[in-house]
Amino acid sequence: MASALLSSLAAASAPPSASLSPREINKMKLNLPCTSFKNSSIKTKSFGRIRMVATTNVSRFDGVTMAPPDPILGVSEAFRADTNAMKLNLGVGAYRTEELQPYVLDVVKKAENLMLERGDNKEYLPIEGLAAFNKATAELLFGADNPVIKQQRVATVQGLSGTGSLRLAAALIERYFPGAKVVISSPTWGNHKNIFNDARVPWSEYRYYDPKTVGLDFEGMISDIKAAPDGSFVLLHGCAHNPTGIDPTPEQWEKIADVIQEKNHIPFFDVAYQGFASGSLDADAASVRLFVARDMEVLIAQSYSKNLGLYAERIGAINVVCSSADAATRVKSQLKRLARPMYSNPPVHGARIVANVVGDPTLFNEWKAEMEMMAGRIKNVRQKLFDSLSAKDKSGKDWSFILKQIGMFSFTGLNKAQSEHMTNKWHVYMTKDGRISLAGLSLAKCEYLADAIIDSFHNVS
Ligand code: PGU
Repeated sequence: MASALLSSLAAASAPPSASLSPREINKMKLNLPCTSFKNSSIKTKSFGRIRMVATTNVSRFDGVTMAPPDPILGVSEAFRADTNAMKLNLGVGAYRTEELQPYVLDVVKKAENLMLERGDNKEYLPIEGLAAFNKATAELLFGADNPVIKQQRVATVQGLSGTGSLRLAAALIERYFPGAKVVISSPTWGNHKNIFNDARVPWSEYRYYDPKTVGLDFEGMISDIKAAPDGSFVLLHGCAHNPTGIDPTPEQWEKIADVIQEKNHIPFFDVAYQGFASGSLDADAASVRLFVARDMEVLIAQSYSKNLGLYAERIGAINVVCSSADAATRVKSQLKRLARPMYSNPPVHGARIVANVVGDPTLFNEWKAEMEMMAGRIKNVRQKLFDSLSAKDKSGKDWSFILKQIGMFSFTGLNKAQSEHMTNKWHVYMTKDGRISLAGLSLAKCEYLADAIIDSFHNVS
């Protein structure tokens, strides 16, 4: 039992500590202004005229329950704890070399050297971020000649990578569109729901993935977007849909834009893989540009985690395309107002890297070549995995859906129990929705992975 002691040093009227039950002690603690109680530590606190001494091993944080591990980042933690030599981390979407090592792009190293040579300082950035970055990131997304840039109709604010940029947009929605709903694809990147939940923005799902065809449920998607209340925000993955790797065709994008326009919805793009899906920055931005060309107001969150490998630098942006320059100025001012009490101003390092790479024609071309190399390696392992599965699996199952998917991931169709079997028996770490990151796979490990998938698929129900 807690050997709690609360006594008054000054007031003779204080009850003797021995007569207090633990419940009463807790009640008293809750009434104290700001005293820290933890593990038998002794703290004193001035309490009006009364000076209290408290010793207890009951924490004020006892009401805080244990949070579950993160479904994606928690997989890496479990991977690190596994000592098996065959272990493979296909959980997080992070690019690895053929030797399964993390990769820092050459252009990033060159940009960092430039920064050192220049002796760039570490002063605070403005709330909206580095001007050269904001210019470069909008031009990369829309194309430098896009009229929305020339007409200054885009509010661009540097964000804490893709996640932070989405979170800022969610805060804007919560403040200026109270009650408006965000509709998100089913399935989607696991953190989308957390972001909108924490920002107190209501959300619901639209159909996206059809397990029967292991493809896009286009009819379901269209009818669910149509059924959403007018003026909803429709969250769309710009390219390389996570987790399915299934993107609409250009014709389907046109139809999606038609419905969104009819319903007066607001498209909200998450662009986390520009250049990483096809290897081309322009091709991967085509969906966003199609909506912008229709003169729609659009929100777009960007991330440089994957395409420049700047995962830990937390560099990205939120762009809000408005129908007038005046509206864009006002929106930007409010995004800054939201950012200020959240994190004050963004980090400078990644912003300078992006600005240096995009702003220097030689580095820009080198970046494109490195991106093609990374996208190419992923395409090669995708092909090899398909070949290995097709050769080894004698059941006649068609694995060609793997080749139709695009980007870092393959959605294998393995269910939760089968995915758990992949980890428990084969030491293949992956998310429980059946997603594997091909960016964490090498050609040398494809056969092993194919054995694991075939075993899990056929022998676990
Ligand atoms: N949006 C999508 C669609 C993503 O896949 C990711 C990253 C992000 C945004 C956010 O990335 P930032 O690093 O904040 O720019 N998804 C990866 C990375 C791990 C994670 O969940 O954050 C993934 O494995 O799904």
